[in-house]
Order: sequence, then C-alpha cells, then structure tokens
Amino acid sequence: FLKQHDDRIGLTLEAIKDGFLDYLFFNRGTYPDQATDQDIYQALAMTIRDRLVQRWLHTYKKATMEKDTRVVIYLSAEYLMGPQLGHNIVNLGVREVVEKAMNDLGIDLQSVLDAEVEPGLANGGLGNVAASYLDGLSSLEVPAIGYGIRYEFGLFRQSFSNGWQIEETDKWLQFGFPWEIQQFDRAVEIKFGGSTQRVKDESGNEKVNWIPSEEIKGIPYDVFVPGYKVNTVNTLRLWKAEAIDSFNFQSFNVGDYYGAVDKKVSSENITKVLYPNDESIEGKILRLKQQYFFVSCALQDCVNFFLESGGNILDFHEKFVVQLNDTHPTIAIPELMRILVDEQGVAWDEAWHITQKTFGYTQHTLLPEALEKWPVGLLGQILPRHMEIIYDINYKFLNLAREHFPNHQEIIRTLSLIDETGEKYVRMANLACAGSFSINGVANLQTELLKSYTLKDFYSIFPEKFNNKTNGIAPRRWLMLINNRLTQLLDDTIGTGWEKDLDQLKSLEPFAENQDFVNKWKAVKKEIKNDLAQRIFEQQRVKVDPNSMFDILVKRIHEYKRQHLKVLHIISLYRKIKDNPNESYVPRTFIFGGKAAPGYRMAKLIIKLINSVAEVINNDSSINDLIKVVFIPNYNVRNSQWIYPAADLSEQISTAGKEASGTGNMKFSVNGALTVGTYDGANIEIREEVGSDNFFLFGLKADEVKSLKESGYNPYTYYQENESLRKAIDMINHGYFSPNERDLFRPLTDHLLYYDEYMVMADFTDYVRAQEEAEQLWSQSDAWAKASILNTARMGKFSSDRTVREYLRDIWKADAVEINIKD
Ligand code: DL6
Repeated sequence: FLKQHDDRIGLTLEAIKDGFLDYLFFNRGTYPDQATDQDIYQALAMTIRDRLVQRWLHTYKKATMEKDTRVVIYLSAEYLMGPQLGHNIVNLGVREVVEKAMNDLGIDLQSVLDAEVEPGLANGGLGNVAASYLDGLSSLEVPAIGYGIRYEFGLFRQSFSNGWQIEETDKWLQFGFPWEIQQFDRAVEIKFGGSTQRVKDESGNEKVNWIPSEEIKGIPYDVFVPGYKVNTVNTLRLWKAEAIDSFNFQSFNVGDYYGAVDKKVSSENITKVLYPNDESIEGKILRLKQQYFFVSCALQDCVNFFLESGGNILDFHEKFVVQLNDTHPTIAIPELMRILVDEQGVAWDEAWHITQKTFGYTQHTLLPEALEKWPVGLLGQILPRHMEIIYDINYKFLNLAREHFPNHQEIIRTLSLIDETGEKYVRMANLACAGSFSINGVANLQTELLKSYTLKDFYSIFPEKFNNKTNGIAPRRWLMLINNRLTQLLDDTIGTGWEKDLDQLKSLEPFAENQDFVNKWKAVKKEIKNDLAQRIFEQQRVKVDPNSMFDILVKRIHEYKRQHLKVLHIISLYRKIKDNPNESYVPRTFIFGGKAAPGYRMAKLIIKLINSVAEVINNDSSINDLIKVVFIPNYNVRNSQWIYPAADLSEQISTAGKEASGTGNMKFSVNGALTVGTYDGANIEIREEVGSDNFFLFGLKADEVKSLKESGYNPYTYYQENESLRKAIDMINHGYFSPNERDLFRPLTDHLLYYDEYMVMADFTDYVRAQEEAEQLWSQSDAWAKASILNTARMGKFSSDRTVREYLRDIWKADAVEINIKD
C-alpha cells in the first residue's frame, strides 16, 4: 500500500515536491503563486509529517504492544519543543533535498520556517531538557513516551510599552498544529474531589472507594519525536481536558443555556494555560489539578496498554521506568499507589515496592521558594484519596527514618512529608525522595549542594539513591539547525558524524592554530552577526555594529540570574566613556532577552531599567555609537536560534550556588561564544572542559557566598568603596534614566544597597575585572577566534546524548530497539 504512495513517504526531490504541491492544492485549497506563508508552511509541515507516520507507528507499536519492551516514561509539566518543521527536516536527514525542492518552486525555505508558530509549552530550562532528552532517546533508538499537558495557551508573549513588559495570550494553536494526531480512542477519565468510603470486596477484604464530586475526560494528542537519521519516532503524548458530557440537557431544557455549557468550560479550564512562573510556586488549585490531571492520564494510559499487551501488573516496574521532571508530577507516586491498591487489588507493601522501583526523580533547583508544597486542606479537598495515601506513606516512612535517627525529633520533622510548622503542607520534594529509587541533580555542584544542604537528611538515609546527571543540549537543534553556516564549516573541516557523537568536535582543536581556518572562522562569525544585526534593525530600528563585541544575556529575568549586575556594568562603562571620551574602547553591543513572571515586580522593574538605559545610551551621540543596548522582545526558541550563534561573549552571571545548571551556557559555548561566568551550575564543568584560558571566571564561590552572609553582609560598604559602582547607582537614583520619575528605580537600588540577597554589590568589582580581561583578549582578534574555536571543539560533554546515555546506564536501564519499517 505504502509503496504505491511514494509522494507521501518518499524522500526524493520529486516525491517531496509532489507531496507538497498536493497538500497545497487539496488541503489548503490554493495554488503556489497564491499561497500565503501560512499555507506554504502548513503544506510543507504535512508533507514532512507524512514521512514520519510509518516510523512513528512502528515505534509506538513496539513500546505499547510488546509487554517485554522496556519503555522510558518521562513526566513533565513542560516541554520546550521549539519550532518543529526545521527540526524534523534535520532529523529526517532531508535538509538539502527540501531546500532544493523549495528553491525549485521559487520558495525560500527560511521564510517558510519563519511562518511557524512555536509551541511555547514551557517556562525555560526544565522544559528545554525534557525536549532534548526525548530527542536524545529517539536518536539513541530507545522506546520512550513523554507525557505532558496540551496547554491551549503557552507561555505569554512579551512586548514592551514604554519599556515595561506587557503580557499577551499565546494563541499558538490558532492556525492549527500540524504535528499532532488526536487519539480519541485512548481518552481516559479523571476524578476530582468528593470523599472516600471503606467497603468490603467479594472476598471480604477491605478496599477503598473514591466517590468523586467531579469527573472529566483527558484526550491525548500525539506529537512525533523523530530521532536523528534513525527509524525511531517516539511519542510526546499531550493531554487536553474535556467535559465528559459537554452539554447539560437538563439545564438547557429549563432555559439555562449558560449553566448548560458552564461545566464544559470549567473542565476545559484545566488545560487552558501554562503557569508562567519558573522558580517560584503558587499554591493555586488549578495548578494542582493540572498536575494531577496529566499524571493520572499518563499512568492510566500506561496501565491500560500494558494490560492490553498481556502484561502482569506486578511487573509494572519491569516494563516502565518513570522519570519525574522536578516535583510537578510527584502526585504520580500516590496515584500509582491508588491504581495498584484500589483498582488492581495489589497489597500495600507490594504496591509500594513496585512504586519505589518505578520512579526516578530529577531535582532542578536550589532555590527554597521553588520547592513545591501544597496545603493539606487543599490537597485533601481536590484529591481526598491521595491525601490518605500520603499519610500512610508518611507513617511508614517516618518509622524507617526513626531507625536511622533515633532521638532526633528535629530531623524527623524536616524529613516528614508533612510540614507541620504552621499551616500544614505536603512537601512534594520529600514525597518524591521517599517514593523514588533515584534522585538526581542536574550539575555536579548542585548535586553536591543537594546532598549537603537541601536534601541532606534524605542523603543520610538513602545515599545510594543520589546521583548526578549534568544537563546536556541537543546538538541537532542547538548547533546543526540553528547554525547552518558553522555546520557547513565544521563538515568541510572535520567531516560529518559529530552531530551524533559530539566528542568528535575535538578534532577541530588543531585547526585553532591554522591561520587559514581561523580566518574562515572569523568570516563565518561575521556573517552570522550580520544576520542578527539585520534582524535587530528590522525589528527595533536600532543599528548595531557587527564588528562590535556581541555581549549577550538571554534567560528568564530573575534576581538570582542578576541581569541588574550586567546593567550596572553597562552604566559604569557608559559613564567611563563619557568622562574620558579620548581613551580607546572596545565597541560593544549588549543584547538582552527574557521574560519576567507577570507577578514578579522586581523582575519587571529590571526590564524597565534595561529598556530605559538602552533608550539613553542608544540616543547619546556623544559616545559615537561605541556601545549599544538592545532588548529583544518575546525571547523564545525561535528568536534564540538567531541569538546563540551570533554571540561573542555569553553572560552566565548568577550568584554562585543558585543556578542549578543552566543550559543556555552550553548553547552559547558550543556555538563558539566565550563565557564570562561565576563558579555556578554547569559553568564549572564548561570551564573545566574548554579550559580556564577560554573562560572569564569571576565572583564569589558558593561557600564564600554562604560565609559572607553568615558573617553579616553589608552591601552598602561596596557602594562606599567602589567609585564606579557608586556613580552607576547614583545615576539611576538621580533619575538619569527616568527623568520624569526620579524615584522609579528606588525599590531596586534600595534593595541592592541595604539587602542584596544575591550579592550583586559584592561581585561587581571582580565582574568588571573579568570584563576587562575579555576586552583585552578581544583586542587580539586571532587569539579570541582561537579561544572561540576551542570552546566549540571542547563541548562534546554537553551533548544531551551523553546525558541520556548516563540516565540509561544508571537509572532507566532501557535498551535500544531497532525499528524495522519493512516488518
Ligand atoms: O535543569 C534544567 C534547568 C536548569 O538548567 C536551571 O539551572 C534551573 O533553574 C531550571 N529549574 C527550573 C525549576 N523550575 N521549577 N520549578 O526551571 O532547570
């Protein structure tokens, strides 16, 4: 059947062209010369999707219908998938042929890629690794299913009004999402609220019935996750909430039309919108419902297909390993217990054994405010049966803890799954630690800090559970796809193969000494910077000099990430240029990007400050365009694809001990940027790999931050002692950047002067020193290029393939399974 339909599955130039024209005509109802950008994008997307269906079906069948095939289940509330078309073209290995097909039809592939609206179903790093690991699992041919939420509105879109962040709804589905397939027949039902009842079953054994007050349906939508040049196409199954009967006829008959649709609306609200906070929790009912909704959908789905395939429920943990991406899916632990005990009739101890052998937990933060906890009352109201199960788990767990810590009531209190210091809360991180066989951090330093501070007592009881898995990034997306020019140069110089084995980039090292190659490297970088400069001009009408150093800080706006440290540096440099106009300076373009959580006032004030500083500096003709400041609005995967390759200097300046890992740091460095960074997160490991000469380290280390705090930190003394810091703060306070509202930035500067939780003031002097070191190297352009080459050459470790292999080896214990589509 399929052979006869070559234009739907063939990878030749003609097959792709025919498939595309076919979709344009029959599906979009248009001719090539009348088609809009969206028509062309949709038609090409469908053409590429056709090439994935057969591979996906075979992979899906292996994962779900063969009871002995072990499957990695990834549970994540967020996936930062990024634009799909380019990525899938690359992974299918048809970039050149598609480019040629489009060219032949007079279409520019880049403008087709630009027409895609990306699924922004994540806040940042944690969703990014989820997407990278699915890509890695597929590329390594390991059967896997990612489960998550099909948010109708993804992360808000950011624009600026008078320099302030404005949030707009992200209607990513408005043109349709061609990469998904709805699977009505695999819908499941989800319960909320109500009460529980103890009853006797037919054999006289006691069992618990949960009588819910609300039931809704979860409808799965499958997104294809193709591996790189392999047949494996794994599934990302995203769930949408729907009312069970969407129309209440009784209400309708009595004339209550609104009442009739009310239930439908409230059920569907559950998957309406992604919560826009990355590192702080909000105890919102809807958020808890979202978390339970998707994990219950996921676990029911797994149980269903395992039983359908003839599996024995007692072997659940042999078939599946379920990775919890942070604490958001932790309610899966009591949910699996509920399914096993209440629905499958498994005895408690056996069910607990299976549960503990099923889950692995990845911890992604060092910020105490990001450790999720739910009020006991709220959890009990939404999930009464789960609250009982949590209490039962806690009772047994604390008995075990008491054996380890007899007479240590304080430790028992910190270990308890229930925080009883004030209002009672369920501590989700504690539940995750108690219910998983593996607990991992995402960079060496973070894992060590988890062991010695955040989860110290768990580490004493379960040392064998703890391990580190330093994050990685997908080289197909973050180098091949986003940096075509560099990819060409790499292929021409060291050949292909590095995309699947990033360590091969090592063979680039000797070329750092080859002047001809260094010149080529510089030329490529220049072209990439031209591209970004042009985009900035088109978008913001700001002219930036591609010969200047592109110094870039893009990430979520957060005080611990210290965008305000960068601003103070820019202001001090500006001041210096104005005071000493005749000295020579390195021309620099400072580029920012990132969103602030809508309710995070200080982060929003930092955005306003950056935009205000940009306004003044960019319009000051006295500094001869020596420095420019640009804030690119709505930072997302698509924008970032232009930004990472164009960077000369990557800013990774979080307070040491606060950034769990970072992944932007890896994306910059693999694309040849040098890093100015603190001794924090994965920066430390990047520096180890690329070499200390090719990395500008500054600032206090995590233990120094801690001891300075303990000894009584007084930020004001730094203001008194450092003249350029003082001048920069005074300029802000005197209204230089806010002439109409002099005190606008007072909350920010007062915080720095009198509190400064994140030690911006303490690190300023050393930061400026590191920046000067960077400028010195920049002045020797060949030496800079050499350091840039060595950054790319030595980043092999940070491929997500390496990380996935480590997860497979130490935690998931799943094997590659060859997918033969001829079967
Ligand atoms: O592990 C991915 C990413 C790290 O690179 C970042 O350092 C870390 O901040 C981030 N963590 C979160 C935590 N979210 N919550 N809640 O996003 O994870």
